[in-house]
Amino acid sequence: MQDKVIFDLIGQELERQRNGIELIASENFTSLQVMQAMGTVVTNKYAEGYPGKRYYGGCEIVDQIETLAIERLKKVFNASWANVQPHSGAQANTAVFVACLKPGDKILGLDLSMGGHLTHGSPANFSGKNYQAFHYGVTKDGLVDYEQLEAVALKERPSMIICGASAYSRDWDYARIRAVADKIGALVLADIAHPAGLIAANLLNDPFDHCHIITSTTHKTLRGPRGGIIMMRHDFENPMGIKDPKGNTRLMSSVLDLAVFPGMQGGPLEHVIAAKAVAFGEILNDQFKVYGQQIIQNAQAMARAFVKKDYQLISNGTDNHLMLIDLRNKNITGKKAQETLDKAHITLNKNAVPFDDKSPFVTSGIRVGVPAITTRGLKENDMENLVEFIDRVLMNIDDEKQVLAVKEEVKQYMAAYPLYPELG
Ligand code: DSN
Repeated sequence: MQDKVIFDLIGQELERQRNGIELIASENFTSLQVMQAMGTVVTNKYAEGYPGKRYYGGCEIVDQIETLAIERLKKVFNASWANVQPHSGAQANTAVFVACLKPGDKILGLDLSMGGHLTHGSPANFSGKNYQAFHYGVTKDGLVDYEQLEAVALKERPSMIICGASAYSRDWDYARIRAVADKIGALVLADIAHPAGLIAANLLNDPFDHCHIITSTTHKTLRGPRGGIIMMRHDFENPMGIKDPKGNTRLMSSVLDLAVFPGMQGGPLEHVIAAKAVAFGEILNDQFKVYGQQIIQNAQAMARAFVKKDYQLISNGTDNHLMLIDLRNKNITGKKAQETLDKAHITLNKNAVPFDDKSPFVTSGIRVGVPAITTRGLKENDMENLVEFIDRVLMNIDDEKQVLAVKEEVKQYMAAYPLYPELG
């Protein structure tokens, strides 16, 4: 008998997704076949190890699934090696740390309060607890402060420099970061979880020739299932001198594979790996580039619409799929904005802005992203309407009636962009 309680809730979640405007920059809507690949008998299979080298019998089919996922992913990014087993982006980063660093080693990453990520050395996270973390930030203009990055790198000589962000709307100068790293013999890790889909579509700078190791999630702009990946274009001998049983220095790819399994994880989620393979197949289709271009066009149209209404965008605009908005000139906190927009079925998240004077639970800003609404089919000319909805809510933030009126209009607006009609 079906678990009615849970399946009712899943049905309610489908309705919530259908009726709302999804602007969380890290979310997306996968294709139906990505979800179908995940919800299969593959979930039943244990497959500790790697294709051809497993600790369980009966892996001949999942070996083919995982090999296809790896080969497709390598093709997407022109990489020479990939590991598709990390359960999440945080675990992908953890595996890189385990492979490349000793506890207590120094790392340098973008400060969380300036748009960085927890796993880039936040004191609340393993990366800040087990390693000595140093940070760079952004300038008053909201751009990565490469001069500060270089100054801290030369002073502290970290073993690893991390680039990548969760709330940064501009592209990265990977070559410049690599030049700094080479001066001190540091490794460069690029965490491209947010812009990965735009990099795959060749719409942003390519980190693969400049950064030693690349990590990503698969569920944001890559539009796959929830999960993580690690990649390299150029393999190299691991600088820690870790040897194989024959006494040869292992290649970094081998050290990273060992860090994921058995270092970090047990059995891989082969049903999710099947869904990753389907998503990578979709990315290799020419249509994905069109999707990436539309994301950037939508983000830029939305940014212009916000600026027209006197919203302050950090760095004054966007190169990618998101924008960060400082609401202080509107006298609204990020928390209040998020909570009230939620009531109108407009979903986004409160976010600290650089040099924020409010706590991370309150914040002065919101982060707005367009990958999900672009998947739903919204185009540039919709962006002004969306900003109008958001502005009406924020300008009537204590007027319940107005907020609920926007909610009804949002529902009608989004009905024109069907989501998973096959699901009834
Ligand atoms: N939680 C993700 C995001 O929203 O950007 C990062 O881990």
